[in-house]
Amino acid sequence: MKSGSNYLRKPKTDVDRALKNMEKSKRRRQIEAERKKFRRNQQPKGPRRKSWGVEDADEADLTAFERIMPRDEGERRRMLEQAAQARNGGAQVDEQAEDGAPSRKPGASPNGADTVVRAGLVVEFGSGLCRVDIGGEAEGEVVLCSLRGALAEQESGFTNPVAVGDRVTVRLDGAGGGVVEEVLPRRSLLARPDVFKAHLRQILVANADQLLIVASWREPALWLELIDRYLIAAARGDLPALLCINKLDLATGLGEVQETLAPYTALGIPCLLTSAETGEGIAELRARLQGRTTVLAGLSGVGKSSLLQAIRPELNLRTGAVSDRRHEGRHTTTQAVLVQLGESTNVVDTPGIREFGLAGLGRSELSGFFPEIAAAAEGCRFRNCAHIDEPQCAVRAAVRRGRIAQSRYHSYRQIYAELA
Ligand SMILES: Nc1nc2c(ncn2[C@@H]2O[C@H](COP(=O)(O)OP(=O)(O)OP(=O)(O)O)[C@@H](O)[C@H]2O)c(=O)[nH]1
Ligand SMILES: [Mg+2]
Ligand SMILES: [Zn+2]
Repeated sequence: MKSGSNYLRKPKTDVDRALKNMEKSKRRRQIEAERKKFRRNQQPKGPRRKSWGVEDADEADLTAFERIMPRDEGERRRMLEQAAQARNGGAQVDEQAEDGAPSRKPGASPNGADTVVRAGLVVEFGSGLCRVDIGGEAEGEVVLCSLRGALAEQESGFTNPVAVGDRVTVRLDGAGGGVVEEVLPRRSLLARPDVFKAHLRQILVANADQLLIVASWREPALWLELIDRYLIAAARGDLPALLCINKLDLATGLGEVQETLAPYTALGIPCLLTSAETGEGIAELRARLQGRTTVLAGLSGVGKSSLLQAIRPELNLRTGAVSDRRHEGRHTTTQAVLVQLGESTNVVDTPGIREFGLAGLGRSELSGFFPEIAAAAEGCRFRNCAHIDEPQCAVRAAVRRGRIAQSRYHSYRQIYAELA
């Protein structure tokens, strides 16, 4: 697991160092100002809702989609455990609550009345409120919850204290609502720099096991560079990635699709070919999702929601036709939503992201995310060859000979150009 500090480059000269210190104190002032603003806005509005849908896409140009365990996550876990032990007299999480069964805790609430604490799974988050599934698979009872004040105020480095996919404990209020008391330690974290507060990160999904990159063959046209960017983000977050090419019904033949995907199959990346329209490939997709928590990501309109709909027709997800450029009148996904397909099978449907920056990645690290380029680079004349215009570059020779796909090399160059 990489920590955020790995991405900071070391200062090289006194000027660099001075600039860095200036930046640091400026950042500290910014953070302090943000904290004050955050506290002021806390009551009664709660944290600002974070949607990362199409509306945000243009502002998200410079953001990265990456999973990094925050530096203070270890500390947070220890504090959580201690707090839980203090409350439960030794047990970290109430055994009954783990099962989803109610547990009585006389005197646990401030007014001394009996309260019911349940374990649950966050299926939606927004506006400082979340929906928590506190039932088993069969019941699926979803409760609208606010967050315990201390949770929202906690300095975690994230804009959202709770995210879709989080396991939480909820104190029910007896009137159909509840309060999220604690967020249980996260197994994994998919986050990206916050669009508006550069020093904070936004957690997209907690506890995910894999990233399903969904693209469509046509409408919108297959965009390989975006796939390559998602693959890098997945690798940086130690998240296994799968490719799913949807709208296969719009392809004239399977051959052209397979040819396009050859560079990925060669790298051992599973490539699923589907059509939500005809049902082709849906059974295999279902099998790939089985027993895991999968995040679906891809351009708007590629059919993420439609695919989930095809897997479970009763879901009733929002899907929309690709229409005008301004996206008016479209019924697309606007917020990450966790859908439980089975006991341990969860899928997180996310809104389409148009742009995908890779902030923090160093130029020299880039080829490491293109295994075929890294392999060919062994033969370059210069050890530090960037494979752009150096003489006797084995990578460019491999591209010329067709051993490295043009499209992959093109992505490499495009991303290289935007990295510092
Ligand atoms: N021909 C064809 N159309 C499809 C297929 N899958 C989805 N569509 C259509 O594509 C459009 C967009 O589908 P959505 O499922 O809303 O796409 P999405 O990826 O969820 O989009 P966002 O929520 O905006 O990110 C809808 O009109 C679907 O009917 C497919 O396999 N073939
Ligand atoms: Mg959708
Ligand atoms: Zn080279």
